[in-house]
Amino acid sequence: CFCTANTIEEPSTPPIQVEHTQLLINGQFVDAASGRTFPTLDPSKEEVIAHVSEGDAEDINRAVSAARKAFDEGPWPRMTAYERAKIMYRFADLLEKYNDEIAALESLDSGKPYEQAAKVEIPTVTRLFRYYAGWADKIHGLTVPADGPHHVQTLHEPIGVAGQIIPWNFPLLMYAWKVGPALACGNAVVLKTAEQTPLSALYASKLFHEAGLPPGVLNVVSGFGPTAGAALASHMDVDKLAFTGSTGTGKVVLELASKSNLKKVTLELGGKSPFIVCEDADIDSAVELAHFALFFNQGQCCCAGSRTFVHERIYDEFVEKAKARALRRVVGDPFEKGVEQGPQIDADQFVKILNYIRSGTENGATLETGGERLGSKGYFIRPTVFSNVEDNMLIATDEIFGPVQSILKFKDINEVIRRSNKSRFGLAAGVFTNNLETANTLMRALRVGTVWINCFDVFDAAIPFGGYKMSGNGREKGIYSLDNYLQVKAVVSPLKNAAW
Ligand code: TXE
Repeated sequence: CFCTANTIEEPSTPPIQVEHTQLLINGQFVDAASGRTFPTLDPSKEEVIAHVSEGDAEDINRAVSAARKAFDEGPWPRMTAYERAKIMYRFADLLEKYNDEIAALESLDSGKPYEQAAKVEIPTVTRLFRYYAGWADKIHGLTVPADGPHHVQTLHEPIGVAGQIIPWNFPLLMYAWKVGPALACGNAVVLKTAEQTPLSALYASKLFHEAGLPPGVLNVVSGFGPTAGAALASHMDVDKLAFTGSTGTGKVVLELASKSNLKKVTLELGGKSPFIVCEDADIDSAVELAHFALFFNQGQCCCAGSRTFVHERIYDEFVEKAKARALRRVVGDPFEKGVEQGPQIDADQFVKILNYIRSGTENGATLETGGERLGSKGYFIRPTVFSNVEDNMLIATDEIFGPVQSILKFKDINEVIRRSNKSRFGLAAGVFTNNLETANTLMRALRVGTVWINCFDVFDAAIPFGGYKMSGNGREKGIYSLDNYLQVKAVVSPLKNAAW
């Protein structure tokens, strides 16, 4: 371990066994039709963890047929909602029981700190499935007063087969955000995991079947974007597509959906979220929260507070302290206790981040600390802080998706609103102030899907999440996500006796 702090205690991790590497289609683990596999790597060591079946268009076809049959012939959409909820609750119980095993697998495959996976992420996944299990039997339509002599009602029905494509930064959490509401509403699912992190979804989905999920309701295909992902996005028998990933790939899947069958699409894409530290802020607390907002999960968060705007009166002190905090950040083996930051997910992301860091220096920002690789093995990057960042620099406009904090200076509130909103993204924002007037103004003026005031990354199952502008469309989590997975049918019948 090459930690930036001194003492690291012994880990207490359960032994990790990779049990499931095949595709999960129609309730069975099966090889890819082509017989091909691909390696999934441990980003801390750059070593192969396992060889995983590589699904492509033919496997997507098989998975969609299984989902179609499960949806069209039942039993899932025709079960009582209470029966569906019970299976989801049983699944949540199993997630809780195997929390540490799943967390270990997640950490091994993605490089995130084991403690973060075990104490925060997997419990959040479990909570989310319980939350949506609770919704299953509370979904219903309305009776609608119409002008004519008609009885009018709406039925809220599942859409059918949902295709879901997820990224690698929060593998099982992204699975939960998508699978939870889809199944609660009675849909069948074909999910494609990210090629970097296929393991946890396979493990969890096996537990789901143990909990009583009928075959074909949830199919998991590991594989690559241009093959398996594109086949799912353009499939004629898929009724809805939910995607989380880059804005560029979001455009591709939207086009594939429109060129095939106009399936409904929701997108959760990139961001460049402002974190605004006002002049009245307690600087130490602001530094800590801004640090968390950016560096959490190795900086690999779509909503990362990646433009730290600090009022000019406190700017210099803030920069000094932000630098000191970054220097104290503990980087190393994700399985060691106390480690805050593991490796980046893969070589592509590692190179992309280092290139952005180089551009920051070349464009004249001040590199306060970090800026380079840590160690010689694994995709570790030193926590990096830039000051004197200008709005038009690439590090202030583009999603870096790494441990790189860019600190910008502002003078007044109208200016920071204008600059915050001058972005093609609009996913989230952080506001740090004790002034109610300032907080109220900022929360209304910022054109983003989430505003966290004096907090950040609060991800309750009930809180909707999604983007304005090129950060996507639709909302996930909460009551709002149900809309993504329901059709509304209007039913009209004449009233013979209009008097009643
Ligand atoms: O994303 P991709 P990548 C951002 C972040 C990161 C960048 C690139 O800035 O640096 O995206 O990461 C599948 N048809 N985010 O390359 O390509 C792919 O297999 C269908 C933000 O990993 O968008 C994976 O399952 N699917 C983000 C998923 O899309 C395709 C999280 C995401 O991969 C496809 C991750 C295709 N043609 C990265 N090509 C967030 N919003 O949280 C790829 N995929």
